[in-house]
Amino acid sequence: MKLLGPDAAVFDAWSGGTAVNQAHGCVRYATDGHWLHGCATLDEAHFEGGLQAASRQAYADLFAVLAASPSPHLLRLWNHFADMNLETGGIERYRQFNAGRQQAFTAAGRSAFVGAPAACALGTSGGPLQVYFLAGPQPPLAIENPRQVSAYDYPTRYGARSPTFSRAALAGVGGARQALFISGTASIVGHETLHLGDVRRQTEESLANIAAVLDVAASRAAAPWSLQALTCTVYIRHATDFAAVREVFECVVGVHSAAAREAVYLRADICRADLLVEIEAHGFMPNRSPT
Ligand code: 3EB
Repeated sequence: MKLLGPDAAVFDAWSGGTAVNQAHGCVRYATDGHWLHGCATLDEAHFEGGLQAASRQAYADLFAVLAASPSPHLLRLWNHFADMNLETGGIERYRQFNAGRQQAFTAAGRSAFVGAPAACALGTSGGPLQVYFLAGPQPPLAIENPRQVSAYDYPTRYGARSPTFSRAALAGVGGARQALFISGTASIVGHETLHLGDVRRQTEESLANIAAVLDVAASRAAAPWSLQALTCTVYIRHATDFAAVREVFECVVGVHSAAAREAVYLRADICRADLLVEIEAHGFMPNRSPT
């Protein structure tokens, strides 16, 4: 994905850092015995059965790695593949991906519904299917958004098999600290896309959804999660919308906030053709015990 901003150097933790030192099937991964992160990579060109079958296999390999490890619980997934909104054989490729992903969860005996990990799904401008993942020894607390129908309960008009993800995952990270991973969040209220063609209002609505998820997280953790302290990645369908999206984003989070300073903006396709922007976020907080 093309980096739209910031102008300063951005560190890519996946490709720029930690040695990935183990492999199984199409998965390459690294673990310290507590956290496990890696990536399942499948090139559809070398794979029979198209994107649905490739997605199912990528997840099957990933689940096999987790099942054999002391860190079997998925916290967060980042799904990337090309031509996301293209229809082949009468079915949009994002929907083909959803079918394969959901089948793999069920085949592995994992819930494809309540308790699913946090995730995002973005369209790249080329390259293979890549499923990056982060897993740990304890299951995270899955969080839903009261403003949105859970994605795993979307009606079938968005595809025969619904997407498999929760709106956020709250996980203890040791030292009385918690991490919150907020899934890709878009201008969807209920199950419907709002503000067709209006990238500014879609950005505002996405941030209103993130604020709603933060409210739920705060009530579960008794910790003061704030939008201003989150690190966000902002995915923009049209590079020409970058300035408008950044202006709205910085206005809402505060121009001088950590969130404004740390946000990364990338060009990507979004999983519904009518969505122009999607925002994901994560942050760390002290884990105050619930009152
Ligand atoms: C949505 O809310 C927007 O398929 O893993 C956001 C986060 C979206 C994750 C996924 C899709 C996914 O439905 C799209």
